[in-house]
Parts: sequence; C-alpha cells; structure tokens
Amino acid sequence: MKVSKATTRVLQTPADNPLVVGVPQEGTREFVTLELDTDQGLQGIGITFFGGPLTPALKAAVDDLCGLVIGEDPMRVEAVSEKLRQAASGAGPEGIFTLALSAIDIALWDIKGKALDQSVCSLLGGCRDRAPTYASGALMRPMNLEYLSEAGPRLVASGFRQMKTQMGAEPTAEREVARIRTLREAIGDDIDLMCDINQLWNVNQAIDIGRRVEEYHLFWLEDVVTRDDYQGLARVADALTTPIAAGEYVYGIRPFRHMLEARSVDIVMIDLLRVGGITQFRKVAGMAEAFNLPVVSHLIPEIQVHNIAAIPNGLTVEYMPWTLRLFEETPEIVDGEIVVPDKPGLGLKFDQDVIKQYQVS
Ligand code: SMN
Ligand code: MG
Repeated sequence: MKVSKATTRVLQTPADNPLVVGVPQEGTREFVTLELDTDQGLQGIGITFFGGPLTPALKAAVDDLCGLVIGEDPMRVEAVSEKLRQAASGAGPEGIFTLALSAIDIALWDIKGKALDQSVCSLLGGCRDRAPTYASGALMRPMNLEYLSEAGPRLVASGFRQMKTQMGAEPTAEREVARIRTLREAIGDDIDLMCDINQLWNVNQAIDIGRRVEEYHLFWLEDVVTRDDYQGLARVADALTTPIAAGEYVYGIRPFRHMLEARSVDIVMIDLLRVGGITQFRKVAGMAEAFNLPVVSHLIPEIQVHNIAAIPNGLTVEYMPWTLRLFEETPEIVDGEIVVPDKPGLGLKFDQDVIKQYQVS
C-alpha cells in the first residue's frame, strides 16, 4: 500500500466551548485538517493547530511534508516520521515542523488501524476500552465566583466526575484561594478538581498559594511556573503534597527526559501535536511509566482517548470540546468515562457539511 494523495484545509470555527453556559463566547479558532489517501482506497485523517496567525504557514508545512510522504508505505509509520524529521533537519523539533508532522503521524495511524481492522487504541496496546475524563475549559480564569459556584455543579449534573479550573490572574493570594474554596464547596469532596496556572506564577507564589489550597485536595496543580524551569517545578513539587502536572507546552520527547530526571512533575501531561503525534506520545508514556508516573492528555479528546486507554499509566483524558463539531460522531462519555470508539482506526470521520461551512482555504 502507498500513500497516493493528501488534502489539507484550513477551518475557522467559532471559539466556543459547549461546556460554557450563559456567557458570550467570542473569537474564532483555526484548525488544519488532513485527509491522507492510499492507492488501496483507505483514507486516514489528521488534524493540527496552534498556528494562530501562522495557520496558513502551518497548512503549507503539512502540504510540503505530505509531498515527501506520497509514495511511502503508510504502515511504516516510524519510518515515515523519521524520514520527515531527517528532511526537516534543524526546522524542528520546536514549532511548526512538529505540529505539521503530528497531523501526518495521526493520519498514518488511522490508516494502519483501518488496514488491520483494529482501533488505534488496540494497536497501541489496548489496555482498556474506556478511560476517566475531565471537563475542561468551562471554569476559566475570567469567570467570577458566582459563575464558578453554578457551573461546577452543572458539570457534575451532566455526568462529569472530574473538572479543571484555573488560577493565576487574581491580584492577591487570598483571591486565588477563594476560587478553589468556592468550587470545592459547590461540588463537594467526591469530585476531582484540577487547577491550571498556565505558567503565570513564579516558584515562590506557587509554593505559597499551593500550600494554601492543600486543604481543598486538588487532583493536580498544572503548569505552575514557566515551562522549562525544570528545577523550579521540582522545588514546587517537593514542597507540596498536591501532585504537580506539566508537559503540554514542550515540543518533542526530549524535554520530558529532563523533567523526569529532575523530578519536576508527579503527572506527565502530553500534548499530541507538540510531542509529534501518536508515535511520540507512546515514547513519553513509556518514559513516564519507567518513573512510576501517570500520564494525562492535552486537548483533542477524540484522538487522545486512544492514547490514554491504550497504556497502563493513562490517568485521565482532558475533555476540551473544541474539536467535537468537526466530526460526524465523537466518543461517548458514560459514567464519567470516555469510551474508545469500536471502529477501526481512530473511529472518526470529518463532518463534510461542517467542513464546507467553516473551510477558509
Ligand atoms: C490549554 C492550553 C492551550 C490551549 C488550550 C488549553 C490549557 C489546558 O492549558 O490545559 O487545557
Ligand atoms: Mg493546561
């Protein structure tokens, strides 16, 4: 089998989140989609984003790399990825190169699953057929305490057992803590609550506020300081009993080695696009396993469900519903868990009407 054709598109959709209720949501979000065809009639799909104003450049990067994939055997995923890494040379691993590579890697795994009549989760080890999942993007920094106290229980009522909020923008430590207190009181003790700082604190703030919120038993504190301050993260992780999660902001697999060696994190978070796709996700998950650490996914739950359910140390799937509308069907959530589609490959199809509606190039 050979890859015979690649079709890429830029989609611009509303930047909304169906988990947010009663608050105007403005702006747009751009995605680059990939449909990779083979000479045997199988098609794999991929997606990438984070380009912002560079989205046209990201699409061009996917197109250029696909030029090197035409004629290759899609079953040899690692060989194709390696060819692209070699060809790109110093253009990676940080930035557009890896974001583009990831779309292709995802599509190749989809083809492989379809060719072998197995889900991608099964090809990757198939540890489970579902995984815990948490509501993300609904309890964000701009939301006030009143909103948080209504929205938390609303997520519980809709079936979520885990949810994530944010700190990092309040003017005082007391006001940061009030957000967590409010949510914990609203949702009770049985719901897992995570909190993302998105690199907005320094080490001393992280230890200070981290200690103040220990009594609310956060499931994790995420990206408490800047992404590559591995030693700083380690100081925070040492000072707190609350688990520290990080990893979504780094590119490729090697930064994880440093994070793990420095004992910077208790939970390894992997962004599918920045790590280099499914092939590279697996490698980081294996590194984490060797350090007895769990792995959590970042964004694109429709694809990440395969990665997390496949491995023994997959802790939970981030349910950030940015990409849901792009697909005809998306993985179900049952009893707070996200279910791996039982179709071959990724089990996903782009909704062609939605593509027509939102395609801008
Ligand atoms: C996040 C970061 C970047 C894009 C979307 C969401 C956030 C998360 O850090 O963890 O979901
Ligand atoms: Mg995050």
